[in-house]
Amino acid sequence: MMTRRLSTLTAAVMGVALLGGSLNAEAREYSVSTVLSADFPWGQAAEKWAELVKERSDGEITLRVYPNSQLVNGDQTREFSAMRQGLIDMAVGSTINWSPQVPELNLFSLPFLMPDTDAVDAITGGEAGEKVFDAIESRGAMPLAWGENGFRELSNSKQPITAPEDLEGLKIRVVGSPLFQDTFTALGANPTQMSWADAKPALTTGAVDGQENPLSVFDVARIDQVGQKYLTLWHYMNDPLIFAVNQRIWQQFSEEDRELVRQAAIDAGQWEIEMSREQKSERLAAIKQRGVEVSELTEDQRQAFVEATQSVYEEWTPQIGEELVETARQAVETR
Ligand code: X2X
Repeated sequence: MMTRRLSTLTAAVMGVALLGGSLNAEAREYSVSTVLSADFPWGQAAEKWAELVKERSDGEITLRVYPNSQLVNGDQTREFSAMRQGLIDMAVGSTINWSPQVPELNLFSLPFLMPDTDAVDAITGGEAGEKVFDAIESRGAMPLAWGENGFRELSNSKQPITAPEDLEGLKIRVVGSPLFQDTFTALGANPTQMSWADAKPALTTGAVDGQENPLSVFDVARIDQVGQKYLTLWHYMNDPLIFAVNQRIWQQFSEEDRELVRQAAIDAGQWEIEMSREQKSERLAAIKQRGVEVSELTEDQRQAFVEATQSVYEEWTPQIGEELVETARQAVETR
């Protein structure tokens, strides 16, 4: 008797729950992949996007951020493929990590192409940026907006580096994109490709001597605590972030949803770019205060690195596209 009544009650409760579910059929949730968590500007960019979308859709659209490359088991170079296949709905990803599938994105990794933030903005905000977005779309995802991981600086545990010769034989952790292998080989170093998840352990054990990442990453991840005592500000490349969506999901969106999601990505990206650029000098001061020896390069010293890496342009321009590289160069020159 008792059992029977209970089960009727359970059924009634379930019915209400189901009804509740169907009443709420408009609520939709999408996964957003990132490599770095909200401790870093990168993760904050994704969280900002989610916040703006939730607010502007009155809670109808939820973007749930999954940091630390967890949706691709730590293999950040598989993020773009996973998004294209629909295993991931959306991502705020680095041009470096997506370049194995979108060769045009190697543009940003060409050493010393972009001397300052104006150069970055001239490329992303102009014709070259449009071409890059077309390339992403043609390779299977819908790009919406730009963010920024930042200018990547070189650190190591052995000695100050102010000339290519100083890199001779040093084991440097690089991201899983073949262009980096070529850049560091051209500089006489001994590059090893590995994911970010493996990088800190490798620095800790001394399996590698150095790495390259933006100041924000060096600062937040406390790279100084794993023996990286020397930091060279060579600004050899800037690593933009791109907000993108799986194409099937994009097609299912109404025109209104598209506008909302795109504008929220643009606003979140602009917010993050400004914030991370503003934080830069503070971060550098904090890094110096922890005893890291920071080397800045004179124009001549920088030029020596530029010359030593010219072969990377010869090797990679055909893969990126002559026209795209030329458009980007012109944008930098006329900025
Ligand atoms: O792996 C890296 O170095 C990182 C976190 O900067 C990227 O994902 C490109």
